[in-house]
Amino acid sequence: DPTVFLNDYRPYPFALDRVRLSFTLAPRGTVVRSDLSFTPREQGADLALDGGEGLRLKRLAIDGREIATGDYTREGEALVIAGAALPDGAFTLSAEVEIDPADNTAFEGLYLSGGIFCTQCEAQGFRHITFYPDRPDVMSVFEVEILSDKPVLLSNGNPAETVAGRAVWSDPWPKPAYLFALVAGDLRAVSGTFTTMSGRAVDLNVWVRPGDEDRAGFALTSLVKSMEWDERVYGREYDLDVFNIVAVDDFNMGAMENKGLNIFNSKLVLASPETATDADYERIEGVIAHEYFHNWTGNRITCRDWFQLCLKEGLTVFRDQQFTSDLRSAPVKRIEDVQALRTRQFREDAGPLAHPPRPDRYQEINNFYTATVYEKGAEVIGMLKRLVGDDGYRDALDLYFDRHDGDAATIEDWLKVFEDATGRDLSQFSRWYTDAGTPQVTMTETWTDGALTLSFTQKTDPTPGQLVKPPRVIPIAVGLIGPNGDEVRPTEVLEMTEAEQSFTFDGLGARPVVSALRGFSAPIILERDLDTETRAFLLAHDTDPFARWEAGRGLALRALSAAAMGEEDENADAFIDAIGRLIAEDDTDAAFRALCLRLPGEEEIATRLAAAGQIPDPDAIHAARERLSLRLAVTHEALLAGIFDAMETPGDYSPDADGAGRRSLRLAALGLLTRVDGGLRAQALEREAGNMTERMGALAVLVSLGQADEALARLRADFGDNRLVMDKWFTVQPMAAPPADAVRIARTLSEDAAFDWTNPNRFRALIGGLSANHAGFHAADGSGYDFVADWLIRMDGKNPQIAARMSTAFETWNRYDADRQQKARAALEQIAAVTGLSRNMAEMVGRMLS
Ligand code: BAL
Ligand code: ZN
Repeated sequence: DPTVFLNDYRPYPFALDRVRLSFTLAPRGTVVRSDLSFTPREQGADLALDGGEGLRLKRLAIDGREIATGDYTREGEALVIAGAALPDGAFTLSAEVEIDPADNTAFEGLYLSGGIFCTQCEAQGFRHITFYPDRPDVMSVFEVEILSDKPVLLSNGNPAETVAGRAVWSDPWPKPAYLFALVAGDLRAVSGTFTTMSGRAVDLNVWVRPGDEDRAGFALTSLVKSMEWDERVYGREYDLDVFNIVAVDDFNMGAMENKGLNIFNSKLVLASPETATDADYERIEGVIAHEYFHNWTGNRITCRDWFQLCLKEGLTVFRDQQFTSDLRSAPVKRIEDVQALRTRQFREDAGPLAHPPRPDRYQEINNFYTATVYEKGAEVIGMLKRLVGDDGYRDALDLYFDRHDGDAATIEDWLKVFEDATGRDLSQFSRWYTDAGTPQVTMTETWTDGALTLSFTQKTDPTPGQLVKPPRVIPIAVGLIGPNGDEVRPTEVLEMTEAEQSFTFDGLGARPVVSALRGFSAPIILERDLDTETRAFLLAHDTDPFARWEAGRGLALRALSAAAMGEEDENADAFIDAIGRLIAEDDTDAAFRALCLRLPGEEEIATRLAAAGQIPDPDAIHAARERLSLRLAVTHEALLAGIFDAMETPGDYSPDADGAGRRSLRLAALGLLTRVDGGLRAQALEREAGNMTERMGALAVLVSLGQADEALARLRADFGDNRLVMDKWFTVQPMAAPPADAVRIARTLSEDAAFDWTNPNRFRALIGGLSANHAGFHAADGSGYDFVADWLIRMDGKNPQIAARMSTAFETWNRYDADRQQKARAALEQIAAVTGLSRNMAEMVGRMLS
């Protein structure tokens, strides 16, 4: 059984004082020489190293003397040198291995992307480069020599020597191997400098392929903003002479925070108005910041073991969310984050893959780079901040950096700094890290003689391996609004700690309306029995933007859920009515109005129905959403047409929040107007748009109408040689297609010569595009399941990490009807039956079927 348990953690019995690496690069037969200087911490301990089965060991020596083959064993991914064969004190282990980057299709370790040598070592890629204690609590300083005829040779830290064909890099900051990086290729830099708060100049470079330079400027600007922000808000300064970012086309993740040498998926670096959407720009800015922020939260302070992954990821997501809120619109960012959480994390938390932000076991850690670890991990930190206040949070973070700089830390260490800095007992709070599942909280109100009592109950359904869920600490932010729409009590955070608990507000003149869970103060499902008028009132008057949006969302979700279950519902009329008033508010932020106007997605409706104990019917959900869209369009046609015209992008395109918000509102209006204009506006906009945001928005509408042939051909003619635009071309077709056509379209696209499926972005574009078409993927005949399963099996043989990640398309399979369940199960069993299935995929399918 390959399961690894948190409770089995033991410190590594050796200190690794120094690492020297030398690479002689070649697509086949790259030679890696290593000198690892160890000092024993325990007498007589065996030296256990990790090393993938693909490593060809040429030489292994201790202090210059070759080790006899009888003195070590090599089994699976482990090489163990017997303690008896080791010197008593410090020693240097030297190894020479050979590897083949050109054959590395899993893109873990050292591989080639478009002729560029590059690496990905998190979580356990370094063991595919050489033998090493590949665990995050083994930290060391590195010196790296690269021998290659490639013009640009990069590694972590500061450049020590560079001549043609040879570069030496030295990283003075101790780091675990997962933060190692190497790049060698024909690259061009877009460069700048940043002077840190203590006056040190840092060279900044964004390295791209020749010809891509004109699309790298936004990434560089975003980096400068990130460095400024982290100094200003967290007091964190950069600590090397150079910060390099490299864009590569083949990358399993979005990006990677290697010390001083971030490697990025090119889709998160390259942007121009003609090729990137507003959402792409926002994401680039946010991910550049995320990886930069890791320098302190992840690199200077890393994780003791991989169970602590959310220590760095939850915190760094939280920090990048704060950054985007500061640079753009805080309410809009909050709503977008909550939407993403509900769509991706709530469904994970409610199904067979549910796990706590800090899991206590795994088979393959790459399967735990999840919405729960990242996004819920960030929500947990948001709650902590709410509970201790802004000053308490800042004190705790200062203490965290002071106390743990240079450490490989744990969640316990993290909570302890909050306890020590603020005097709070966080033992109950720690359940947020150890317990899976989304708490369901109900709220009821009673009103007597000027006193309003709010009564809450909380419960969390069982999740795999966790049947009983004790109550958690839940911060519930509440404000009270008077009948005339004025706020009579500003936001107050109620701390729920019991299974059932009441809070009373007294001294009130008239009965107020309660605005609850303001700012989405906790990642819970809040149920309240609120009548339609009150929801409409909150949508009109709530002073908290999140709660205001949520009031409209509540109306829409209720209307859609009822319609999907074949019932009529008064919420639909109220929603249509209230939303018409809201979008007509010219002085309200366009981005906010767009968020209110967009109906909840089909996935979110299904998750909501399932949480309420019902069986979601994908076709009925789709039909309900279509009907409500049509009614909105018919009722508000003139208003929407006015918005569509008024929100035209004036003058030059700029990806800022304001312009993006206007385009978002314009496209939301277009999506509805299309239902009454037969696609005329979309046809025109697709041809005339001066930016990719509107072009793609119009194209998606045309795909949904089945009118996109010419537009698709045009996009391909314009950008056939641009990988990132062609990814969009592959995504939009299965994703926006009418569900009945989605699988057929995806199948045809999979036969297209441009479907270079071994490229992770291209595979995600097509397979992810279909999975995102809820009723298309869940087609009643099971064709979506079969199509995706076939591709997952194929991909698993090349790149297990990507295949396993994409298998989450099936994570909700057991919430649908018996017929669909039977078909999805058959598809999963077909995957499970493959001989030689990767550990990644075996774990995912095993958990989904258990
Ligand atoms: N550490 C993996 C990529 C990221 O979360 O930044
Ligand atoms: Zn991260």
